[in-house]
Amino acid sequence: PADRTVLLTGAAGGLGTLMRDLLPPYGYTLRLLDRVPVPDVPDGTEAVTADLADREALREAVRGVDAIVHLAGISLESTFESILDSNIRGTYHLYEAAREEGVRRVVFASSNHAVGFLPRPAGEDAPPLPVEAPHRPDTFYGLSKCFGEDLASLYWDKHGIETVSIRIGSCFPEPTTVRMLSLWLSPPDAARLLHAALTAEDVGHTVVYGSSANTRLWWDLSSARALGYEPRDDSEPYAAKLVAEQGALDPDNPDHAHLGGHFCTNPPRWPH
Ligand code: NAI
Ligand code: 15L
Repeated sequence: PADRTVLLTGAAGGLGTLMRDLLPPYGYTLRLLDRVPVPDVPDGTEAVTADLADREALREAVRGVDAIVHLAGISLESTFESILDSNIRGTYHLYEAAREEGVRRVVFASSNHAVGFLPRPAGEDAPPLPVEAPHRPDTFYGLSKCFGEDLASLYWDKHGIETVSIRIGSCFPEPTTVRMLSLWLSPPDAARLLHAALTAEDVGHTVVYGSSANTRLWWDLSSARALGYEPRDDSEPYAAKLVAEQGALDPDNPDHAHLGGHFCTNPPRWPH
């Protein structure tokens, strides 16, 4: 067992809620942080309600933890100003708190939308998207994930804080679109990947794509596997039903042309 204390930011969100149940069996003691109160906190678990703008609260929240899993932020497209506050300034504040309090490891929830304008591999023989491809954000949201990855690189080179930046595909209990058949990260595989990212040695700043071992995979999982990640799930059992309902991906449909899908054309927006 890992036997470590981890600060989980964004603990009230969709992924945070899943990880609150799936990470403790690996031996982690979680401290939870979100700007909205986390529901159903188990007895004995520390939970902090604080915005990433509150530097004093962040410093207290990171004090004494072995690592941080940073999920908090705006998770869809929004105004530049709110992305700036939560994702750009907020992630900077968190790294500053980690530096000040001596936390040595961060796992950063980056996104496929940091490289969403990469053309979708089409055809059976198309090579998988490499993790070294230059950033190609598809939204201000994706741009903030590019910033987070570069911030992680800076804090490794300058301050020795290690980060694994995981460009998460689509992490939900089940894939719900044909595009997600390629990007799906099952919640149990997400926990496996976070555990690998928390325990692999000498990661410096490592960027990985985060998905299950999907039959219809578009990208290269080898940098994730090099951390010790062994995905066990595949979206293929969901494929027949989704394709029957929605149709196959269409090369002439601009929504289907890029990794980021409809984020490149008509992105879903944060509700506030
Ligand atoms: P979510 O929107 O359900 O949860 C995000 C949480 O962050 C919310 O509970 C929200 O209250 C909190 N938050 C937002 N701004 C904050 C601030 N300024 N201070 C403190 N807390 C703040 O998103 P989800 O799906 O759980 O995603 C978690 C992370 O993973 C996000 O960073 C997202 O960008 C990233 N991600 C998720 C993917 C997915 O498929 N679920 C795919 C790619 C990336
Ligand atoms: C993301 O980055 C979002 O946070 C998530 O809600 C999904 O939309 C996912 O990408 C996706 O591309 O499916």
